Amino acid sequence: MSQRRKFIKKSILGSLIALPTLSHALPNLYSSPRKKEDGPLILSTWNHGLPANAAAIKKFKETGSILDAVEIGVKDTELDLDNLSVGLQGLPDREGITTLDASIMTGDGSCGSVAFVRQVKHPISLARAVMEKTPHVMLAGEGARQFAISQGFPIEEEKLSPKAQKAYDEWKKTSNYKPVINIENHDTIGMIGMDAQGNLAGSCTTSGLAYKMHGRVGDSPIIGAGLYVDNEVGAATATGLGESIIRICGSFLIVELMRQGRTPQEACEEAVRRLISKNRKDISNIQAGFLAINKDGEVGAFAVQPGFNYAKADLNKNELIDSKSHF
Ligand code: SD4
Repeated sequence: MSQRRKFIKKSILGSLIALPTLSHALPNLYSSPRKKEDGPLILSTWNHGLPANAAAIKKFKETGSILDAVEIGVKDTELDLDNLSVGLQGLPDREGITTLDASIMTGDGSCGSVAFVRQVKHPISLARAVMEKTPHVMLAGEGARQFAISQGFPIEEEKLSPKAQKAYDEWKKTSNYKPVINIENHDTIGMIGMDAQGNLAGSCTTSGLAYKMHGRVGDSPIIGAGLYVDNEVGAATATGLGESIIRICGSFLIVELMRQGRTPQEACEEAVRRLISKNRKDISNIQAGFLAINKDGEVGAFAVQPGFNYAKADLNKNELIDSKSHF
């Protein structure tokens, strides 16, 4: 046997012997310690996450699909007439037109999103149709609306909800063009969920910033900014001033930090630090919050300003939890 072949044989043998020891040191990427009887775990941003989680868990019990769960969960919020920042009842842009952004993703890398879409009541379902029925990831504006029509989505009359109309009329008195960010009570819903086998999925849907420029798109439909899901690692979602989140690819950053060994909490905190460092000029006016889960079912949340909370549900419990914040 040549010296080279001997060497190769030795190395292969060596690595085979070393493998069992090494595998202890490596994170177990493909299996979750959660057990079947633990059922699904669902997390959603803000207090509207409580009813959304309940709808998601109900759907999961019916179909056993974590993707169905995160779609149906946020559809609940898209219909909530009291919510002024998700769905067609959300506050409009400067021209008085409500435009919606949404994204959905599963842990195998499948994803779909719609941006700047009008007259579609459930942009999250449209995002899922983009994912499942087109070769694309993202459709925007009129193209997204036309796709909705072709898929049989009902097209709603373009009319502000009474609450949104009242707020818009009030805003027009000053027409303050600076994006208005409601630090205590953002309403975008981001939902991330995991089934007992460790399959992950996430969804994110919003009408975006109130009184934004016509055509503005936030982080929510941008894969990696408002949402990112990877079955090998975990999932993350974001809420808050989209521009600040896009600048740091917030959700992707968190998932990558977890891949490198950070806990979800550490990863969310690091993302907030990064966000602050890239948005120094306006930081006192910026709220952004992150929510993350890893394959072990560990959860993390962190925000720039106080006031962010999230809902966490499994088969037995659905609770609202206050997030810590940098300031
Ligand atoms: C956006 N992230 O469009 C959204 C807004 C938001 O709670 O989160 N509102 O920038």
